[in-house]
Formats: sequence, C-alpha cells, structure tokens
Amino acid sequence: MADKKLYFITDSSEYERDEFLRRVEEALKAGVSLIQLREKNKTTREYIEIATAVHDLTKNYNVPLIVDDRVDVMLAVDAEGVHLGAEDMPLDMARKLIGTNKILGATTKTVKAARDAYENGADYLGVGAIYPTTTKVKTIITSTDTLSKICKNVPIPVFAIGGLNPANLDVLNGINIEGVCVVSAIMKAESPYNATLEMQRAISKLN
Ligand code: TZP
Ligand code: MG
Repeated sequence: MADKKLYFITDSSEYERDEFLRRVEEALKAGVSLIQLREKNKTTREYIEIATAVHDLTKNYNVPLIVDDRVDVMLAVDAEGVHLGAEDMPLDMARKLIGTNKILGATTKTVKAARDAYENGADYLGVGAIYPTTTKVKTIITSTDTLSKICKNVPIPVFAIGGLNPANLDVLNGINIEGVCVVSAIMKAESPYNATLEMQRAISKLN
C-alpha cells in the first residue's frame, strides 16, 4: 500500500505574516501532501490576502491548498478545495457552488455523520480529535474504534486528526486511514522542516 499522507493544517495566530509564510514553506519543502489554511479570526479581506500568499507558495510545490470554513474565500483565490464542519455551509450546497473539480473535505465524528458527508459530496473526511489538543478547537474526542468503523463504512479517504505527533501514532496501526492531519506538531516546531520529516518517518511505519 502507498505511504500514508501528511496533511498539514496551518495556524497563523502566533506568528507575524513573514514568519508564518516561512514556516508554511518549510513544510512544503519537506514534502507535506496537502495544506489546509485554517483561519478563525480574520476578516474576509484578511483571509483572502493570506490565502493568496499561501496559494502562491503551494502552487510552486504542486501541493493542493484547502481553505477551511469558507467557500467564498476558496473560490476567490481559486484554491484546490474547501474543508467544512458541522457549523459551516452544508456539503451539498457547497458542492453545487464549487463544482465537481474542487476538493470538498468534511469533519465528522460519527459513522452516521461520515455516511451523510459522503452522500452529500465529500471527497475526504477528517476524523478526530484522536487525542486532546491544545489547538483552538471545540474538542470532542473520537475513539480509534469509531475512526476504524468510519474507515470501513465510507469509500472515501479518511484522515485522523487531533493531538497527533511522531511519538503517539501507534494507536492508528491497523486502521485504514489515508493519512494524518497535524497542526502544532509542525506549526509550533522549532524547525517545521525537520518536524515534517520526523512526522513522515513516523507515518511511514504505520501499517
Ligand atoms: N479538528 C479536530 S482536532 C483539530 C481540529 C482542527 C486540531 C488539531 O490540531 P493539533 O495541533 O494537531 O492537535
Ligand atoms: Mg469549520
């Protein structure tokens, strides 16, 4: 089976713009498979500005950029996809707006929600939090048992998320995930480049 993917989700809140972009580019250089721009406290104008800058980077590395929460921002910058949760635009409506060529991701925490997301057009799912996380999020822990059941009940790729780092991936062994999403393991690392490589090494050992 192909190596599992590393999906890097950004958080710009602790960094100046240039340092944030430098960190994103380090992760790209080290070879992350996907990037999600996740902004919770920006105006629409600010979100579009940083999305444009990040998209300029991701295009250089041929890495798809997924915009969190905002279909309009994704369309405005012509990013490759959008990621939506239970409080965001309904997936079927988003699919109508973005067309069939864009990537539609969804957060789900139950088998039923996962089935619904798939039926409403999701291309992939994020499932978690697997561990408690310090990244600002309304955290509900999702058991690895639920994660495993979701993988067995939807035919689309499933990514595990939440508190994951190179030292605690063992719980994912034997589960048919497409890959792993991380925020802080890369974003807050002294060297995002080295952290990405470390994470990839750990992921490559999963079976
Ligand atoms: N959704 C579930 S957990 C989470 C999101 C966005 C945050 C994951 O961040 P970290 O820093 O990798 O725990
Ligand atoms: Mg959301």
